[in-house]
Amino acid sequence: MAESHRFGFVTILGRPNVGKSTLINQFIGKKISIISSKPQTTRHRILGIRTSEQAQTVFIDTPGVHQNQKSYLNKIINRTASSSLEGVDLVLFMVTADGWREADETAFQLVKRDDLKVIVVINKIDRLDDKNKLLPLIERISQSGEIEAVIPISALRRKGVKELMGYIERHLPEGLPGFPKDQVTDRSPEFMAAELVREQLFRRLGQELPYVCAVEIESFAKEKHRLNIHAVIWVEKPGHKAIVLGKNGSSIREIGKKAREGMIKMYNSPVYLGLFVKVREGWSENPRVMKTLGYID
Ligand SMILES: Nc1nc2c(ncn2[C@@H]2O[C@H](COP(=O)(O)OP(=O)(O)OP(=O)(O)O)[C@@H](O)[C@H]2O)c(=O)[nH]1
Ligand SMILES: [Mg+2]
Repeated sequence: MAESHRFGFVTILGRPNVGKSTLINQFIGKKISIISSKPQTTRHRILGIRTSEQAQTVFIDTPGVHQNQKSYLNKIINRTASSSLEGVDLVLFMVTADGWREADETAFQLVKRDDLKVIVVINKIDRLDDKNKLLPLIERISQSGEIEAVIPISALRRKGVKELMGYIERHLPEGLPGFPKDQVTDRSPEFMAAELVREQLFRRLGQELPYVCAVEIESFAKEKHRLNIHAVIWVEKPGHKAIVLGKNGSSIREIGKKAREGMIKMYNSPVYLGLFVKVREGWSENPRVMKTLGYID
């Protein structure tokens, strides 16, 4: 191994929905974090590990930092995001090309610290009709505080992603890899299965419902050549259950079908997926339940 091998941790942080998980998946070249067009899709801290010839970069995907701190779940989620900044070598603070909003400012307060090296990544530049509009934004960002660099990209269209990756690797400290070179995440196959179900809830249910749903894997077992997975979708009220099931079970069937397709791809194996919808009132306000569901360590 070359002497100048680099190793380090990079946290991706920003308000919800800016494209943090899309970028981490592009860096790793695999789906390790779920994506939807709704804010607050990511709820956990997830590591994505990228190993190249010259460096190993450990990315930390975080839940979007949001302003509404009223609910217990929201508080836990913000705590997860800010605790992911401890001891990291670089922070990618992500905003979008349509401008610096109040929500960006709130999230930015978390990274304004002397001990953090911050790169501002402007995502979704594919949406800009006129690239000249970027200049005032870059200027605005440069005035926000101590920033190492401002880098515009499109995570979705892979524009600028390779250049950003190169920049990151060059700015990591020297060090040997901390993880086996074929490891891409710290999360278990069971966790990924629950996430793939949650992704479909976010994609297929209306505006409010995904936020009162949680997914728990009851069993995950290999039987001959097939993976048998049983999952429970927890909701807060009987009315929610009826919506998740849909007319004659049409909604849950579609959720199961799409989640199963994702699992087949992820595990490269045939999958049986059994889904159950259960009501547990107030799960998101109950610390013990939150612990069981993996929101608190
Ligand atoms: N047009 C465009 N859309 C993008 C780009 N990157 C991500 N998106 C979309 O933006 C939405 C949010 O993406 P995510 O990756 O889930 O965003 P996130 O920041 O992880 O969101 P939270 O986990 O909710 O905080 C999805 O619909 C993505 O397809 C991009 O470069 N261009
Ligand atoms: Mg995300």
